[in-house]
Amino acid sequence: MYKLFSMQRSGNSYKARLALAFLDAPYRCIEVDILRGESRTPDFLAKNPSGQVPLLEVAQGRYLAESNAILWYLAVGTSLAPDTRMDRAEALQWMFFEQHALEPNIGSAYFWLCLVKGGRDLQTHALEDWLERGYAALQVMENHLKTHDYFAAGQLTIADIALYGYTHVADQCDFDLSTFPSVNAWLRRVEQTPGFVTMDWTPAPAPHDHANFAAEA
Ligand SMILES: N[C@@H](CCC(=O)N[C@@H](CS)C(=O)NCC(=O)O)C(=O)O
Repeated sequence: MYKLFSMQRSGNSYKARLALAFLDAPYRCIEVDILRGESRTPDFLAKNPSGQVPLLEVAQGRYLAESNAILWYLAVGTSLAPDTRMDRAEALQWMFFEQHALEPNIGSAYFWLCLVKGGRDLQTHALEDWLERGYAALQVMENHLKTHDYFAAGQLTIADIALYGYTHVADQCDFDLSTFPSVNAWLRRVEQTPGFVTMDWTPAPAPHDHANFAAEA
């Protein structure tokens, strides 16, 4: 069974949890509180030198970091991964876009405004840039979604899961989504897909987990 090191309110971690839910794949979820430095302990850094979640243990002692790499690992051979050369490349194109245009802006705004106490005051200088660049990313998505239901392959894929992670919380961190009707319709489409779970959802712990969680995390 996979073991996922994840933080409940991390959009990058949620992307992995959402893919696992769509695939109905059993896994153990280990909460890592990055705000308390739990991803920077020597033990965690030995597993992921970047000190970040999500982190997937795919086999005993074999770890995979980077949310979009995790999505690909999980999706290969399933309907969540496109199977033609061009569709796969387009999914990747949108996943790179997510990491360089969306996540650094909406993800940062979400982290500082919603997760860090006093974060708005600490980041007043950066917020304007995040909003400007985040809106530009949302507009690129809006333009695509005016003529497409999904981002690649004409169906829900890991590209949608990657982009959903932070787009769905944009309205919690100063972004007004009301001028992006196609983005809103796509958000609802993803949410209506069988297997969808919200960011709050956690898998039920396996019976033996309670005793071992603390020691293993
Ligand atoms: N590019 C990485 C980014 C991961 C990332 O930024 N994770 C954050 C939580 S959303 C984290 O663990 N931050 C803790 C830290 O950097 O100390 C991915 O997509 O997985």
